[in-house]
This record gives sequence, C-alpha cells and structure tokens, in this order.
Amino acid sequence: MSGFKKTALITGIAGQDGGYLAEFLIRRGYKVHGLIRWDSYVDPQDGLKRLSSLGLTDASMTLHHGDVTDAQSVAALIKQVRPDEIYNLAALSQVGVSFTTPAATLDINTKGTLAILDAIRLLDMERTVRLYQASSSEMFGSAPAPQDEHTPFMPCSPYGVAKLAAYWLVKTYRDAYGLHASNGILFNHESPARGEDFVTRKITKAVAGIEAGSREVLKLGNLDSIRDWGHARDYVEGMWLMLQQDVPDDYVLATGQAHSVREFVERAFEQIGMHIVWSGQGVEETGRDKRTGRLLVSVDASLFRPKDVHHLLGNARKAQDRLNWLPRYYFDDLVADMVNADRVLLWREAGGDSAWKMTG
Ligand code: GDR
Repeated sequence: MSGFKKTALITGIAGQDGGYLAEFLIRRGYKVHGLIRWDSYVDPQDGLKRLSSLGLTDASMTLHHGDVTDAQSVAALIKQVRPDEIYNLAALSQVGVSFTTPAATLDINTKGTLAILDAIRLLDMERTVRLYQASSSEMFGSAPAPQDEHTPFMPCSPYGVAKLAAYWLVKTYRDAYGLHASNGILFNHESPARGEDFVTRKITKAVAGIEAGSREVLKLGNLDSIRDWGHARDYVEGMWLMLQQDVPDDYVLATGQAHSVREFVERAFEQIGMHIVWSGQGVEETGRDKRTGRLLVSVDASLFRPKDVHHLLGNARKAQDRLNWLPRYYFDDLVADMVNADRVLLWREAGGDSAWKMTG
C-alpha cells in the first residue's frame, strides 16, 4: 500500500492552474504526477517558479518530461502512472498568440486532448480513470452574455476553435465509449501566479512598478473588453469536484460578475491611492492621475487582436446546484490580492524584508 488516497496526473502542471491544483490535491492526500514540457527544464528556476512559490518541490510530486502533442509518450506516461484522475491543463493559453500560431494552437489544444482520450482507450482504462478537460469561456466568443452550458458556441479566435474541437472530442468519447470525462468551461481566472502576458497581471505588475518608481506608463490594447474574472484558487476546486461526481458532465465556472479592462485598471490603481481620469478615444485614449495629471495609461494599437471577444459573463448556476461550488473571491478581492502580491514581490526583489507596509 502506498499510503496515498488516489493518484492524479496533471498536464500543464507548471502553469498557474497546475500549481494551485497540485497544491490542492496534495493537501487531500493524492499522489501527484505532472507532465512538464522540455522548455520548463531549460531554466528550471524560471520554468518551475510557480510550483516552487507554492512550496511544491520534486519531493512533493513526481514530474515527467513530455509533450501532449507526442501521442506515444502520452500513452506511455499514462501506462506508467496509472492515474485515477487526469487533469488536462496543458495548452497554448494566450488567445492573442493563437492568431500568429494557429496550427500549433490546434496541435497542442486539440490533438493533445485527443492523444489523452485515445491513450485511455488504448490502455483499456475507460472504466478506471476520470478525465477533466480544461475547456474555456473563449469558446462562447461572440455569443450574447450571459453564457451558460446551453449557450451556442461562437468562437472568435484559433484558440477558441481549438478548445471547442477538444470539448466536442471529450463529449464524443464520453458518449461513444463511456469515459468518465468532464469539460470545465472556465471563465477567466487569475491570481498572483498569472503569467505577465495576460491583461490582469500585466496591469497589477505595472501598478506596483509605478508606485515603486520603476515604471512609467502602462500600455494596453482593448480597454472596452468585458470579462468575468475569478480567482484560480476557487476554480481548481471546481475542477476536482467535477471528477468526484458519479456521472461525468460539463460545467461552467464563473463569478457571475463582469467588468471591463478599464475598470480593472481603475481598481488596481485605487489600491495604491491613485484615481484614473480617462480622456480621448480609441488609440488616442489616455488615463491620468486625477491629482497630479501624470500620464499613467496609454493605448497601443499593436496590442489589439484581429478579432476580440467583447463580453463574457458566466452563469455558474449548474455548478452551484450540483457541485455545491461557489467562488470565495470576487472582483475587488481579486484585484487587491494581485496588486498587493506584486507590491510584495517588487519589494523583495529590491532586497526589502517581508514587513512591507501597504499604503493603499
Ligand atoms: P483572455 O485573457 O484572452 O480573455 O483569455 P487576456 O487576459 O489575455 O485578455 C483579456 C482581454 O483583455 C484585452 N487586453 C489585453 N490582453 C492582453 N493579454 N494584453 C494587453 O495588453 C491587453 N490590453 C487589452 C484582450 O484583448 C482581451 O479582450 C484568458 C486565457 O487564460 C485563456 O487561456 C482562457 O481560456 C480564457 O481567459 C478564459
């Protein structure tokens, strides 16, 4: 007997959700295995920084080199680990980038999912393993808000199309072969561990830098975009809950509150005691400090996407009713958590101690 309650395999374990999920599962007595792409090992300090910041080391879980686009190695890994639960979080997750690398996006986000589904069948594990697929609100695309499990999908990006194909593969294999496979249709979920190429972290890092005097102006693209932003910590719990159900199904996870990028900027600057006043329109729009008139935010045309999703607002009623899932963090707590974490990070990088005094 190993002493572990269950074994989980997480693809994409080095990402934001992978780290929080690994932490969550280890606390629940799971033996956790993670699939790590080769480039996370080129500079392990950087590639595995999210895991180490959560106190997760090689001793607390087992990491395997591999790639979801290599179907044979995926099957070999599943055969070796024999997991009870697989969480497929590996993805090219930057929607903007998917416009410049659409084929790679489909390879990773669609064929990678197919590799896992086929491996489960090949190994005759349909009845012994449960699969969570990281589906996305981006699949709704231009479908009118609010969106739930019955909303027709209208994806607007190669990323959304690739995730939607993977979603349908999961449903098809579930229906055709009886797999316990569930799609979590997750709306945007953020945290201090979010990559700096996503808008929320880009904003909070810039705000902390402006406060510390190491940054001048924050340049952004589409300020009018509206998103339903939750906290990744809440969402990984929802992933786990989906796999604890007797019957597999698809669930939306969202906060049910939506805010624009512009509002995120305002709230983030409020954390450091600055109030933004907007003027101008389109690429000429600027945000200035109300008190001093200092330029803090400008718009950069190169940061706009060829096509953007305008309004995402999720209805997570089904997850509330059937999984008893409710978020703990809403917009204000999320922004505060992220700005404060970036202030502490900057302070530490500058050699300060942890007794950082918040001024906002
Ligand atoms: P999104 O997240 O595309 O919703 O996908 P992102 O934070 O990248 O963009 C949100 C909105 O902000 C606008 N925006 C900018 N975005 C970025 N990245 N950088 C900018 O400078 C900027 N300025 C404005 C964007 O145009 C967009 O409208 C995220 C990812 O995590 C996906 O993998 C996941 O599936 C979905 O959330 C749910």
